[in-house]
Amino acid sequence: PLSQCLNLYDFEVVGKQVLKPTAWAYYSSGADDEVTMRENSNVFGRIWFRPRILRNVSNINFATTMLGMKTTMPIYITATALGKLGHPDGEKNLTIAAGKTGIIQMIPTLASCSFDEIVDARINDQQVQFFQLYVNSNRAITEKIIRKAEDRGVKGLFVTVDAPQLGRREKDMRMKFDDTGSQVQNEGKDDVDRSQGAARAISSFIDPSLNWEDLQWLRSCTKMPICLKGVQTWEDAVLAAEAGLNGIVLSNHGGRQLDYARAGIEILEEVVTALKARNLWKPTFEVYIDGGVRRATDVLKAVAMGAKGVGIGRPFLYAYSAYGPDGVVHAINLLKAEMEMGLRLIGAPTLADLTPEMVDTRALGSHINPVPESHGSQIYQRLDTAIGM
Ligand code: HOC
Repeated sequence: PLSQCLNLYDFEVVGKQVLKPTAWAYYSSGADDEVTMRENSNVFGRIWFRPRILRNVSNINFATTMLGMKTTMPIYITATALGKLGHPDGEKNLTIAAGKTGIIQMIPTLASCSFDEIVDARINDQQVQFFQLYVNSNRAITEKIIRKAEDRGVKGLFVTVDAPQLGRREKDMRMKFDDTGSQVQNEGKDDVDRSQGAARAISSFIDPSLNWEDLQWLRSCTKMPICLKGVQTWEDAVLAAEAGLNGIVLSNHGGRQLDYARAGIEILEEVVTALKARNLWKPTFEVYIDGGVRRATDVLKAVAMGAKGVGIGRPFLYAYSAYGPDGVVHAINLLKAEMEMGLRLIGAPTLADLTPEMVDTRALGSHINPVPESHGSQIYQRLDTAIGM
């Protein structure tokens, strides 16, 4: 039963049990040897806390804002594709749960439900949604999608920039894509080859020519704040800030694109340092991370290091695949309870009290030697050969 799920890892176990093998393969797969996917979680184990004492932690408050919009915690539901592989109501499960718990959902371009269905599932007019954008080779289609998002009250645009070509997810490729639940916003492109996994079937319309010069065009399409999702170096973070964007997500696409890309939390330090050195570290340019976040302590580490918030994807997919929106609400409430305890024990009654000195990141740059596992093994091995320590 749901009450026995005590943390986000438990939803993965349940998800594997309830999902069809094709769905499990698509959701759980990472690129190549899945080294980055595992590292996304492992890297949090190299960051330690420096808790402070005697700080009056009777009242804990972790409400914050993202792109100026209120949220009850510094976590948003990040975009994940093909939601109906897990449950007939697909992404609407996430909308309902996000609304009930007061957090922000990022609507995916490649949702199974239509955009309107996901917007219509908002539980009230105040509910905030962002939109994750893949830029289509047909720019007119993209302009139409952006305009529609703005018209329907979406509050921020997150342009995915880490996927000019689909990563090689071999677990997924080994499955014949036989599910019928998807209505991807592929705008008439139905001649896709479905014989090599779900991902390959949906990705052929994405424009690999997208480049920095296109940002002006994107800016001209909308008044919504625009962020880049999938920034992986300080150099690109600086370019994004200089381009006048509103933020970035340090992300490697859940380890599904370039294997051996570093984890977002690992890049965060160099990004913050580079932005500060150039006077680009400002409240008007927000830095988010995603990837491998499973505990509120992961979130608190990221916030202490400068992140405005973090995105979580797969655990919520597993939660609704097994339990519908109640599963996602439960998962979010578990995180809220962990968050309250974490802040209290760290000695930071609010997120503003959580400062870089409260984390010890000295081990962060010491890459654990990642032995590639054979295709898609589910054992998240902890590897003990440290280089350079
Ligand atoms: C080149 C296009 O986010 C996934 C989804 C869809 C990826 C499309 C990439 O499977 O990771």
